[in-house]
Amino acid sequence: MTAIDRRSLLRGIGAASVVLAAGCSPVNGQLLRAVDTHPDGYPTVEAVKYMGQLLRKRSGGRLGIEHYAGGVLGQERDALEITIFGGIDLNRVSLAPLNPIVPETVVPGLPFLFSSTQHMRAAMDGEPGQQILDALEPHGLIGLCFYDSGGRSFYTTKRLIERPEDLRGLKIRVQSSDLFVEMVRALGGNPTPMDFGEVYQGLMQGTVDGAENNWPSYESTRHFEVAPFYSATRHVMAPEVLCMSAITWNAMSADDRALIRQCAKESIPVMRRLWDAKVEQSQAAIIASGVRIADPDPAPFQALVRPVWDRFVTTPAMRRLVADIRAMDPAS
Ligand code: GTR
Repeated sequence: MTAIDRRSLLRGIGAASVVLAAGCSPVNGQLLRAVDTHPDGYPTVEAVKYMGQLLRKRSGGRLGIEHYAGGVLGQERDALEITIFGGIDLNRVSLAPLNPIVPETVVPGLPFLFSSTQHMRAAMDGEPGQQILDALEPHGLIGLCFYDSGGRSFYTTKRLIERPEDLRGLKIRVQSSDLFVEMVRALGGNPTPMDFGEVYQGLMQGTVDGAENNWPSYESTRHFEVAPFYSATRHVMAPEVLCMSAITWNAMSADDRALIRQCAKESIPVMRRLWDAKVEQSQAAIIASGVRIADPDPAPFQALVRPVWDRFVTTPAMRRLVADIRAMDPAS
């Protein structure tokens, strides 16, 4: 175990023991502890709360969800470890922090894999999505459902990114995933992995010159205040995932597990409605704030990131997944 592994393990165990002391046992107390890096009101948070209401109603008050929003139990990577150790029951997380743990989660993050939101939703609702959810299980997590995350696009403190050349010399914050590191490198930028919660300060202090995210995250983090140049490259449309600790899951009855799966499934249309409204509202707020916006031609970006696919799609199972997803594109 490296020093970094040991440190984050200790941080994870520390935070987990706080959680365990604060709540009651998920097995007997029926309150499932859920985390999200986003604050209350964000579509992913509200969708999981809705799932909690369903759970409560259908279990006659026996099961419920206690939500810890806003990353209070740690940044995504740490919270994921705590979930695997059973200190957190439900975790709504981006796919990127899962990339180093579950290779299949890399596939939806391949740049320009999805042609539209419709394409992403069809693939994740279908067999490819199920395969990715199932792939989490050997790693101590139960994949329950996917939520939308829109299109990730570049924004900077310096200038609009209208062509890949505009990224040259810029330090771009990326999530902790080699896929994102290589993607930004292929486009000519300097990738800088950093936790989500540190990006605002990073942009402000110039540790990074830019980052990439969807409209709602760009707005809710207020990154637009410090990096007011947004270029809608929509280079990654990977969804979010709601997963559960296998430790908690294995301690539950088959009926309760089925109920949890069902309630998670029913939270998807709620999340999508909230998401679509949030994208519109965020975009309007950002435009009104005076941020400069570009809608660049994706072709030169696509050409440069294609070799990244070959580097990361390494097994026959991953190649099949890519082919199946591409075959589901309603535009083709
Ligand atoms: C957001 C995502 C978060 C987090 C963040 C990031 O779009 O919803 O879970 O992963 O991006 O860039 O770290």
